[in-house]
Amino acid sequence: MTLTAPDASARRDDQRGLTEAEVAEAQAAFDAIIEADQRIEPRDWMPDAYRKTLIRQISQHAHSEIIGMQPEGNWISRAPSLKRKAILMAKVQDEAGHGLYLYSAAQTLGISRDEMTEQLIESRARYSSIFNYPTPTWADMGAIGWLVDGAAICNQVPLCRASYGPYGRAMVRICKEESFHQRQGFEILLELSNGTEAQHRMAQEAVNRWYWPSLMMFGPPDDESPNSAQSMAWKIKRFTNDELRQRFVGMLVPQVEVLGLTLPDPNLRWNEQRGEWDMSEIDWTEFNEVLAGRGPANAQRIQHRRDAHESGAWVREAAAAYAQKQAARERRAA
Ligand code: FAQ
Repeated sequence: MTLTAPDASARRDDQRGLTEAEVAEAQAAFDAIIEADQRIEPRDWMPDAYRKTLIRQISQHAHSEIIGMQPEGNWISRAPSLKRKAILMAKVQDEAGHGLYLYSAAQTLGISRDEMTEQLIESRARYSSIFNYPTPTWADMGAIGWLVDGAAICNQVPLCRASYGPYGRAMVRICKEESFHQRQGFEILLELSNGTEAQHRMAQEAVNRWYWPSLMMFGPPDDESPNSAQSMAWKIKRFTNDELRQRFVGMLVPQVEVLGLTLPDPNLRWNEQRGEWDMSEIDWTEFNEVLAGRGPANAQRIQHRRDAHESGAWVREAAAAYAQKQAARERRAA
């Protein structure tokens, strides 16, 4: 059974107005769609917890893209050539686009863009831990592209098959762009690594800075991930945090050799018996500190976002005033 409703608030009322038997029928239809690996669409009935989980994950993801523009935006004016500047500018614009697709996908679940923005600037919403680290050198642009976009691809390719239609479809385009981003980062590092001794050192230091935080992007270990089991049962997530982290490390190992650099983990080696990578313990204390808002750049990132929101107020006001004028003109004409 599919219940249709014109907007999200009506959908919620519909849901509340259902009899127990109708809810059971709607739940069975929802379960069958998930079981058959088909897609839930905005008009379909869905359990409240599924809706909430999606709003949480998609809005956090959107915020990450928007905050994620800052560490690289910081380098646009200082990129070493016009070509590098143009490439970096295009990349940062892509991240803005990703944020917009994702905010739109979240809006189909009944939350407004304004609510999500408020949650972010009032520090009530999360965004990826990775964007709370500074970018002191040009090589950090390479490390972000290679490691951060690389981790994003590993995590997001499976999300193209997420059970919620608007999220999965948004991810398809995002992943295509992320794979270009990763290659541009790899190429920056390759050039630096093959450059002067100082450039090589700068590339290695940037990899050393970003490696561990990029592993943290996949989230806490599976036995401390409260959301994974349910999100996998709903086929929002297709792999656990640790499975994706392992896959990511496996992707990096041959690539770092081509780069002529090393990964900063002396204990990293393939364990034939267990069929996975052995590695040093991730510093989960650091991860939790960053999540609690005490990372190296948390305060700066949020302040910057707040300032941008405030200085953009006149644009929102002008757009609203223009829309009102248009509506009044249309009413008069009618
Ligand atoms: N940072 O139970 P789990 C990008 C939170 S986009 C901050 O395992 P879940 C593109 C988690 O939200 C990067 N918080 O949670 C780009 C949960 O919080 P809550 C963003 C984290 O959802 C590149 C709690 O910990 N990507 O990079 C992190 O099942 C370059 C418990 O964790 C996405 O958002 C973290 N690293 O799994 C842009 C991908 N990890 O609300 C610019 C979509 C966990 O329960 C430049 N999201 N938490 O208190 C996901 O795949 C999932 O949400 C996970 C977390 C895997 C991030």
